[in-house]
Amino acid sequence: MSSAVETAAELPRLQPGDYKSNLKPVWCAGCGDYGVVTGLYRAMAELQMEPWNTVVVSGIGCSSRLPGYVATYGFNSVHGRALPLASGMKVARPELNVVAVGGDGDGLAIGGNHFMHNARRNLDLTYIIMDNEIYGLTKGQVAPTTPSGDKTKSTYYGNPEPAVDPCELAIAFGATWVGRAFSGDLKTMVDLMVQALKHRGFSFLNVMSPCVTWRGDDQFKVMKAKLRSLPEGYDRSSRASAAPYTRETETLTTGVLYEVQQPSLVDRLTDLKVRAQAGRTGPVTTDEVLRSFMPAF
Ligand SMILES: Cc1ncc(C[n+]2csc(CCOP(=O)(O)OP(=O)(O)O)c2C)c(N)n1
Ligand code: SF4
Ligand SMILES: [Mg+2]
Repeated sequence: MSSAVETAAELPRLQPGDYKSNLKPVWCAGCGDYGVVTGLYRAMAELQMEPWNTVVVSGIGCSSRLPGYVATYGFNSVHGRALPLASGMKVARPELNVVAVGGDGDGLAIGGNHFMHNARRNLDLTYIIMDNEIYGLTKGQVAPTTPSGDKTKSTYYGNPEPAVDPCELAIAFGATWVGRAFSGDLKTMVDLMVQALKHRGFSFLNVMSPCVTWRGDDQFKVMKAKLRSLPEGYDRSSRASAAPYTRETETLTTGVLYEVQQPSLVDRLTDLKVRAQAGRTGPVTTDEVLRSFMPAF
């Protein structure tokens, strides 16, 4: 969450229901994404995030409908492009709370490059993937997180590809806060959302969120049975600590896998601006930069 976030001091305390929009979700009955949006209402209420200073931005997919269900500003954009929009918003308006959301296909297939570059830039925003291990909206095709060997609508004889672990990628790409949650464990997920939203820098939360329609009725039960917590004394400041808790097949470990503090891109840009203006050894404003290409004028 932006350090510039202000709480709605003069208003009555906002309740989770105040973050709910008038739109009724069109997700299938039993979809894990209901848990995610409910968790987000609670996390936002816990932090008293000002709806008028908050934007939730997504790409395209079932999960990407989420901004419509939250009573903040929102943008259901283009497939795979939640993060470019989110980063543009944050650079232009650093005082806003920017939350990007979407699916595993959206964020890791078509949007995979944006994931990488946003993580390494450490922009102060939160990115939540609703990972159902499938392309839900387009009717059940294989996704980057579909376990190897699984039969889907587009892999009739089983997925021939190895799956990616989004948390492992986020850590490798340079995200400064990385967590994993399960939408069926609301309490832990809300706690992780609060931490992610408060983190100054790029926070990434991968929420395992079952798709009852294309991954079968039992995806929820299977995930729940695999749930584990990180051990006591887990060192979240070390990338190496996270390794045993990535690419899990028999377990699903939730918690904060990685957290470090580093300057955000906005911090670095602000610093750069101050140094450029103080030193003035070259062009500083856009006009000056453009003119520098035409020294004759
Ligand atoms: C440029 C572009 N390519 C492909 C699509 C089709 N498409 C829409 S959603 C989607 C995948 C959705 O899967 P995911 O992001 O995992 O979201 P889910 O529906 O599972 O929540 C695809 C391939 C599109 N809308 N735009
Ligand atoms: S198709 Fe799957 S992801 Fe989409 S709304 Fe239905 S259960 Fe949720
Ligand atoms: Mg998906």
